[in-house]
Amino acid sequence: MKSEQKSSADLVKELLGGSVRAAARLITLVEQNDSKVPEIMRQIYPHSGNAYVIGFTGAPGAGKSTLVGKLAKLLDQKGKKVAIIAVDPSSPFTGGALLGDRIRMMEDVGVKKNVFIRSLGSRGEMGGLSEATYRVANVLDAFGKEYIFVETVGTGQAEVEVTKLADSVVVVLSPGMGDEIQTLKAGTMEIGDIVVLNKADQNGADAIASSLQTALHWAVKHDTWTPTLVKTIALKEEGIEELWEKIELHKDHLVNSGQLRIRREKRIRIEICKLMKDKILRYLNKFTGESPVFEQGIKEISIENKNPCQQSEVLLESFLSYLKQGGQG
Ligand SMILES: Nc1nc2c(ncn2[C@@H]2O[C@H](COP(=O)(O)OP(=O)(O)O)[C@@H](O)[C@H]2O)c(=O)[nH]1
Ligand SMILES: [Mg+2]
Repeated sequence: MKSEQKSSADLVKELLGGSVRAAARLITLVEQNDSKVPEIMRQIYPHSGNAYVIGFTGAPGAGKSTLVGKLAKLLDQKGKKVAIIAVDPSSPFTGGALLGDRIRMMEDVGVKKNVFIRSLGSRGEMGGLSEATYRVANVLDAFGKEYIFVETVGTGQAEVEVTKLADSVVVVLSPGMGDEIQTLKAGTMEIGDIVVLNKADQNGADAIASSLQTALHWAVKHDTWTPTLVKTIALKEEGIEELWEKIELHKDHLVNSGQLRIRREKRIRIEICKLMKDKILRYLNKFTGESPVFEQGIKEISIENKNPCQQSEVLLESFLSYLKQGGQG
């Protein structure tokens, strides 16, 4: 039977049984916001909540993909189950994501069988992480992945969005950025739990590292956590083990201080509000499209010159009773 014809229940069953094909298929459905998504999520939720999500953000070319690939390789060697989601800037016309990053990460990781890699288009939604990324992470979580890496290009909104999605945020910088690093520093301190200075093999790396170190020293603490700096040469796999130690320290800190639960509740709050808004909007569209009361209200404004503000209050009351009657009123 073709996977397209399988019910979502079958796909979820196969996902839980470890089928990579089912995972890929479910992620596609979720990314396309298929009509089956609510049903899929309902079946998946009871099996999620175990994965630890790590966001990697920073300017293009800083070495995020290389770093993420090497870290995934390290964790794979340690017997951990890892998945990578690369959120690439995509054209609003094609919705396509850059293929190059994905291929490079696969080559870097070398262990294609164990590390699940998926590229997602950001779909231009506020220029950042799409709603779908949250759900893709849920699918991978239910799939049994212990660590999910999310790579996003550090451009304003995407950076802020990644902090909502990730448990730990790693900001990746490189010496090549020159003066830009000065401007980056301020924002970096606010979002990075761990700051990586990659390309430590390049000129000027040491000077930048010490100025970053000073800046971090004065940085605002994140709930008693002081962001730490790690120097890496991702290309040569140097500093990767140390980066992993720092991530684990941060994870322990979040768990022991109760912050992990608080961060996750924030995430749930955002998701629930979004779902509720979507639902209210659907009902509102239905109401304005089909309710004779609404039509009457419009006519009263246009013909009888009734005050639109007042009228909207009256119509809102009608909408609320329409809702109470299950959208049948
Ligand atoms: N010299 C040097 N180059 C690196 C290092 N890490 C990555 N690169 C190179 O930097 C370029 C950009 O890397 P990439 O991982 O695609 O960056 P991304 O855009 O942040 O994902 C590539 O040519 C990498 O090979 C490093 O530690 N040192
Ligand atoms: Mg990249």
